[in-house]
Amino acid sequence: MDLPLTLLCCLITLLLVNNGGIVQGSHDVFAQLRSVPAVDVTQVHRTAYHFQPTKNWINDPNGPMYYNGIYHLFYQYNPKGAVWGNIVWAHSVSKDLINWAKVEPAIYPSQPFDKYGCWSGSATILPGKTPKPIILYTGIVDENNTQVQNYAVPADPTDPYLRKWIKPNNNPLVVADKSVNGSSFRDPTTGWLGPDGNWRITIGSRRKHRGVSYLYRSRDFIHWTKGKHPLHSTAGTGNWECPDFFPVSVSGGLDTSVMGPNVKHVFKVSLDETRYEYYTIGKYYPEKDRYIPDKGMIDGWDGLRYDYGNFYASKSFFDPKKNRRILWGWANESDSTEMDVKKGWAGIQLIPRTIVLDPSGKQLVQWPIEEVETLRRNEVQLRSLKLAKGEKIEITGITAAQADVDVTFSFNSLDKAEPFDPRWDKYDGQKLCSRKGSTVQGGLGPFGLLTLASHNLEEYTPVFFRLFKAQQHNKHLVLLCSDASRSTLMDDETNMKDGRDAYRPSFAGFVDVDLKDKKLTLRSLIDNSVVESFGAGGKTVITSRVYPTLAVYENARLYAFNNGTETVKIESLNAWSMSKPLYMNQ
Ligand code: DQQ
Repeated sequence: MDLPLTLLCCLITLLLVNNGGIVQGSHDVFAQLRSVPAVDVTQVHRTAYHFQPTKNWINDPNGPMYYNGIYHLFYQYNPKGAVWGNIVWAHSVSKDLINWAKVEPAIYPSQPFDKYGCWSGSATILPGKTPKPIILYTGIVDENNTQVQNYAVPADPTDPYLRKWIKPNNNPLVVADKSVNGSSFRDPTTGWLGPDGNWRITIGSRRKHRGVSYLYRSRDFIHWTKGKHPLHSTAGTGNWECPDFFPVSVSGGLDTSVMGPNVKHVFKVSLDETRYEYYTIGKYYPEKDRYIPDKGMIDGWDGLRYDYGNFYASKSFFDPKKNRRILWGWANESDSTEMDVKKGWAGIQLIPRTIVLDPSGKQLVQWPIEEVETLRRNEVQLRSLKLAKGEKIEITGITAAQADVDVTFSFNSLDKAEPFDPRWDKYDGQKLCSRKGSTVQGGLGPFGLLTLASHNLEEYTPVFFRLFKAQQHNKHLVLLCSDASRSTLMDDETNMKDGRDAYRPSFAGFVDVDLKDKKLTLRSLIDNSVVESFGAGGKTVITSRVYPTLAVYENARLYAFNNGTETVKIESLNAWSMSKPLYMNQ
């Protein structure tokens, strides 16, 4: 990237502010650091079973697909350092989504249509006698950050690993017309085929402060025409990155082109300004190429999120091997850039999740892919164990820094749920969680897990439920928190997020769950510097990145706790040590 573009990016970054004044997961440009080689790669805090290259910066997952028996994951990667810059499409292949082998980068800047950058995009498998994959990605063509959409195809589709990719000379395929903001025009989706035999894709953009996802149609996947109107747009949401659009059903995953009576559609965007994502569920009208969110969906900042924590630029794909839709998301570091440079690496891909439609039709449900269970070792179990007010119990016999824990809590009554103050914002769980952390005694809750805890609890990341009773409708509200505020003893300065405050948020999301059986489940995947938690079977999911100093390796501990006045019972708890995959991108 040349200087004017660097300055432009810095300016954009400076202009980004979110609710709390903190931007996470941003692509801040550190011109002088973007090519500092990772000499000494620090192991502590590296994950063991999450997707990571051996060193350097990664961001968005790109073009995930299953082709000829192999899973492919491409991702935004800086081969020269641990900050964003020099981005190429790195490429890894796998047979099981757990063990990964890296192959050479698939796409890197080399042509006039991508000389200044090869940014995010998607893969589509074109059907036919011999189905063929094709990648669409965003190329940056000049110092003004002008964005176009290009394609790449495998040089040899019979190579099982698709190691070499060609960018044909008829690129770019899509250029912004005058009505489109050419420097906010990126991240083409996987294509879907309409009943008229035309392919569609959608591309993220903005018109002033309105988030826009443009629609393009093509007969042959090469010649694209812009639709008369966008697939979707929403006022006041700022630039839309990495849109994703796909069909869902209650029973399983669907290929991206499937439409029909029992099918709903999901539209997801990554909000450039706040660096979090939201999705809506709705109806797709292919004749008009309109997407209309269902009644009651919040189409904006307060919308549903895949993950209420550190999760961005996600992308889903249909896995025909197991008939499921799989979601990949990127989690950036939440420590400082200086720390990242020192560590020699930054960013991980989270454990892929299957996504299905909840039977209510009102939200998605996510669950870690079943393959991750092959890494489970040394199972420990607890059954029918009461936790009275202030009690906690240590879960021993596993490596707590690298674990999978699945627990079902039950309680006898909802009577002690705290009143929900109508002045509180029911969309801002995070604020409520930072006010009412795991140590603030409640009625029903807080109860849950203390993950990555040190012996004397100098450090810990609690993941817990707290229940409230809304006076108005006599309705209960369940809040799930993943609170990083006490996760490390590292001083604030070391842990500062790029000159801003230390970034240790009390991430939280409400859980829309039926409490009839008075039970709540929680599963956490713990991996040295990441805790991914799935509340109520995956109805609400939160990821935290944390950097303990004492609770590392064999010194980390795991507890179940209750700080509410109502006794809760651990109906069942199963926990495992998680082993390292045999191959991780060596
Ligand atoms: N990251 C890519 C862009 C995308 C952003 C650049 C989202 O294509 O909009 O690395 O994180």
